[in-house]
Amino acid sequence: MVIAPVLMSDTPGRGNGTDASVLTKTKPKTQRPPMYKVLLLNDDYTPMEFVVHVLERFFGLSHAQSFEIMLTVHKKGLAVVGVFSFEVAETKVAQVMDFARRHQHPLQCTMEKD
Ligand code: TYC
Repeated sequence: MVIAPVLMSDTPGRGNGTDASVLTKTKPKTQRPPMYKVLLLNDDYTPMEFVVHVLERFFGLSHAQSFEIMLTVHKKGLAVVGVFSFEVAETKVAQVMDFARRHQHPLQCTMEKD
């Protein structure tokens, strides 16, 4: 006499190997912090050399990069100087505004969400 093995994983009424359960995929959410553009605005009075100095001093840019960005602001009215976290952007804006005010230049620096 032959005894057939009972497969415990077989669901009665379904074909072998089927699974009626719904697989819910939970997508791992990688959280990126919101970033902020720091913008430099043109004006008619701030000396070009002062703006170049500001870019070198507070944004760690080379003289050539700083001169290029200064010229872009001068010609187009504004330029993005860099993109930073909220706190870093806020600090850079405050540093530039304070430095310009102390030197009595009307240079404006602002930030906006990227
Ligand atoms: N327009 C200024 C000038 O002719 C130079 C300047 C450039 C000022 C960039 C501000 O963000 C600025 N002296």
